[in-house]
Amino acid sequence: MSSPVDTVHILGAGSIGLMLAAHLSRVVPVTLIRRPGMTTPELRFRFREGNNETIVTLPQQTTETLDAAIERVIVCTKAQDALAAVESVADYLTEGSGLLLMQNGMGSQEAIVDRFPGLSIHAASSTEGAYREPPDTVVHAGRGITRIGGLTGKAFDWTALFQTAGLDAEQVEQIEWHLGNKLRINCLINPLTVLYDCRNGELLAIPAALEQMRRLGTEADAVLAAAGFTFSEPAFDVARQVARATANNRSSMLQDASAGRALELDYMTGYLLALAERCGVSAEEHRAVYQQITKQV
Ligand code: NAD
Ligand code: KPL
Repeated sequence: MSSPVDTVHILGAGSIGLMLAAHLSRVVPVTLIRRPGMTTPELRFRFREGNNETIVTLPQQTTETLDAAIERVIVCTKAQDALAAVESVADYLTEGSGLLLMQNGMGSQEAIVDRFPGLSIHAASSTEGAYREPPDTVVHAGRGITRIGGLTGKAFDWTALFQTAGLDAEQVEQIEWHLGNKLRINCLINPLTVLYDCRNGELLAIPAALEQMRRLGTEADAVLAAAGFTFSEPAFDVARQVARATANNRSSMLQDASAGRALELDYMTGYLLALAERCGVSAEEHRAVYQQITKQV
């Protein structure tokens, strides 16, 4: 296990990366790793949580300026950028390096484990909420819990680090189960919010959307059961509870679609479709949603 004074690197200085950096930098040294081309040695941003606003200043480096092995790194890019981002720092990772993957969806974690089997890799499933407000503010919008579990390699106590920084975190045995549970929720809510251009809670009041969510749920239950996942409640019930609890949210996919950014669709619906194919289970409703969204955005 690392000593508490080891620097934590944050790869991907977006919403979740800077939110974590703001909290963790209160208890450990934190360095941001940015894309090549960034020139300033420090990043200064406003960090807001409720009525409390602070100015955070953190050192930042790129693959052009890194000069020592990376001990601990939290990967905070979108799922589609995660493997390339880790590959970009591969020269600075050693057998002792610990990675924590914060990506939503599934598939990006497997790709990184396959490519770097010798590292210590953990994954997280987080219900924290963070967003950026131009020009320079990061908002910790909603407190949640981050569940963390090992995928490969030696144990790293990421949970204790999060807790020391005042974040709610839990060590779990089967992080794959938690990722699968979040996957089914994301597959039932996120694409529909794009197709119906609505907030999460509004899906419950649109009869056609709710009926589609029910069909997506039935398919997701069949696919995930065939893939070996066991859940006590059907996906439709869980997704409705989450849509109710996050009624005022614009889902991350709707936010990305509205801003013209790449979607994490391949790591949500796309992953479920790949699983369906592998298990020989039909998922026509998810396929139709996937095709509609890729045509639309
Ligand atoms: P974001 O787009 O705000 O941030 C991603 C950052 O990664 C961007 O700044 C981008 O420039 C950077 N990046 C991409 N490739 C890079 C590379 N090669 N090197 C360095 N930086 C690179 O995204 P986000 O909202 O912070 O989400 C990140 C991940 O966390 C997603 O998978 C998301 O689903 C998950 N997540 C987000 C939240 C949230 O509240 N924002 C909550 C839970 C999980
Ligand atoms: O994870 C989410 C997302 O937007 O990506 C949900 C749970 C749907 C909350 O908005």
